[in-house]
Amino acid sequence: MSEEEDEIILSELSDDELVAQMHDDLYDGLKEEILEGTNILLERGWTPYDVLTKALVEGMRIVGIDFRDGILFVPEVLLAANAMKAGMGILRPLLAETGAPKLGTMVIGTVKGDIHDIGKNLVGMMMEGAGFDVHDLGINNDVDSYLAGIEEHKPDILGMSALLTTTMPYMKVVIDTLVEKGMRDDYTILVGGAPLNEEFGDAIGADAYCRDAAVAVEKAKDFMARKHNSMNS
Ligand code: B1M
Repeated sequence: MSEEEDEIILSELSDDELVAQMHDDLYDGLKEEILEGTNILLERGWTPYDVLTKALVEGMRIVGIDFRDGILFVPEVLLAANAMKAGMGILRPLLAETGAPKLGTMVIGTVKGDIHDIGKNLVGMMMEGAGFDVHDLGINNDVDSYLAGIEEHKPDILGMSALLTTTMPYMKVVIDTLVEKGMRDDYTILVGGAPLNEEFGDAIGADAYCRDAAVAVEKAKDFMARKHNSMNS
């Protein structure tokens, strides 16, 4: 077969084939193909949320398995992450475009020592889409950085993300500092990241552990509703 015959035309694939191809392309870190695939699915009437979860997040889940098993290494995973971010860049404004009424403000950041930001970015995007103003502090945040973010943006909700078992305990350092300063009860604190669980969230004194971005939105809405109810009663 000639090279030309081997070439895959993404727009000619069925939806299922295209999604499977996007998982492969994400695995191979092919940013241009991910951009193209994302646009094709949107043109076919897919919701931004479905493109995000079924094509991109699922693709990254597969990358994560092979990273864990030593089949993929950091440089390859970085390429996959860049391709994923490119796709998320297209979806971000669409997810934020829901016209939902403003529900509250969130400051979010990945904790000190940790540079993983895809999950945090996704939570930020979904929170924006649900009607929250989101201020993203980025990665590798120490206590002072969180305090400065809180001071500047006066959020209702503080979100922290950690992807490493070695960095997740830092969330407790941040919460303990807020307790020491008498500021803990001024904010709802939501935490998330692959190595966390509900027990950990309880143990460090967070208001809730969020398994994924959808749960983060749910919890944030719940807490805002409770806050308004208590202010009105
Ligand atoms: Co990293 N890495 N990584 N990595 N990496 C993991 C986390 C790992 C589990 C892979 C593995 O071995 N199986 C492992 C951690 C093991 C452990 O601690 N037990 C690991 C390791 C070891 C490392 C390095 C140490 C590798 C090395 O250098 N030898 C190194 C650490 C660097 C550092 O941070 N200091 C490292 C580096 C990297 C890359 C730079 C290559 C890249 C990050 C690129 C980037 O983020 N810009 C990377 C990636 C991509 C991963 C995996 C493959 C994928 C993470 C991801 O983006 N998932 C990851 C494997 C895995 O998680 N299974 C892995 C997709 C994302 C949508 O999911 O982040 O879980 P997730 O977010 C979800 C939920 O967790 C939740 O909602 C999100 C959306 O649904 N959530 C929140 C997350 N944050 C939240 C905050 C909230 C609420 C919900 O606040 C309210």
